[in-house]
Amino acid sequence: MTFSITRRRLLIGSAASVGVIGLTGCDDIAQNSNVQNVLEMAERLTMRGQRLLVSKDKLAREFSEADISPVFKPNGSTAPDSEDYVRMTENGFADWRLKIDGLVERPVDLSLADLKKLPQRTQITRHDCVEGWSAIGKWMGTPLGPLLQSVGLKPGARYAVFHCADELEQTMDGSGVYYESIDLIDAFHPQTILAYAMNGKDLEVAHGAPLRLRVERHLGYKHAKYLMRIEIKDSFSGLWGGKGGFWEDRGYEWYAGI
Ligand SMILES: Nc1nc2c(c(=O)[nH]1)N[C@H]1C(S)=C(S)[C@@H](COP(=O)(O)O)O[C@H]1N2
Ligand SMILES: [Mo]
Repeated sequence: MTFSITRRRLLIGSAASVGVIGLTGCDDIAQNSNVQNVLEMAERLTMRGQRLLVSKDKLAREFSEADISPVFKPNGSTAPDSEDYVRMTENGFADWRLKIDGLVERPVDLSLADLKKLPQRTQITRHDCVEGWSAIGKWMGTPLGPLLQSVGLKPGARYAVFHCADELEQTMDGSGVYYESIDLIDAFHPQTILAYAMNGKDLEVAHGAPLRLRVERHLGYKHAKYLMRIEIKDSFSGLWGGKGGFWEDRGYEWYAGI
C-alpha cells in the first residue's frame, strides 16, 4: 500500500502531540503492543475531551458555492473491480440496493430511487484526509438519523457499521474489504448523511457511487464510499480485525473527530 508511510507518520505526529515520546520506527506501531495501548488510551482521552468540549449537535463549518474546490481528489478505492459492482455500474445502479439490518425492528432493502424520495439535505463542507490534503465539496443526500429511526432501533443498538463494495487490499480471507463504523451520536448528527450527489451531479464512481457516508466532523477515512449495507450492532466483535474499520484494523483511531 503506497499510502501507508505518510499515514503512519501522521499517526506518530498525533501520538507525539498528546505527549507520547520516543517513537522511532514506523512499523513499530503495528507490532509494539505498548505503543498500541498508549495510542488507544490517547484515543479514549481525545474522544472524551471532544465529546465534553463539543456539544453533540455542534455543526461542522459549512461553506458557500464559491468555496467549492475546482478539483476534489478521489482517494483510496476509486474503481471497485468486483464483478457485482462493475455489473451495477453498467445499468446506472438500477439493481443496487442498500440493506439496513442487524439490531433493527424492520430490516429494509432500499433502491437509489427509494433513497432519493426521503428527506434531503445539502451541505458544502471541507473534507480532511490524514494524508494531508483537504477539499471543499457540496454533498446532497438523506440524513441517516431519521432513516434509522424509521426502521426502528432495537435495545442494545450502539453502532452503525458501513459495509462497502470495494476491497482496498487483496487478501485471501476477504479482510481487505472496506468498512467503517460510527456510534449513534454521530449517526444522528444533523450533518451525517447518506450522499448520492456531489457538486450538483450524481455521485461519480471515483467518489463512491452510488452512495457514500458523509460524517462531517470526522477525518476522511470515516466517510465510507460504495455503501452496500448498514448493520446496526452492539459491538465490533466478529467484524474483521474488531477495531471498527478497515484503517482502524491497521492502527488508525476509531474516533477520528476534527
Ligand atoms: N469504500 C471506501 N471508502 C473510503 C475509502 C476507500 O478506499 N474505500 N477511502 C477513504 C479515504 S482515506 C478518504 S480520504 C475518502 C476519499 O473520498 P474521495 O474519493 O471522495 O476523495 O474516502 C474514504 N472512504
Ligand atoms: Mo483519507
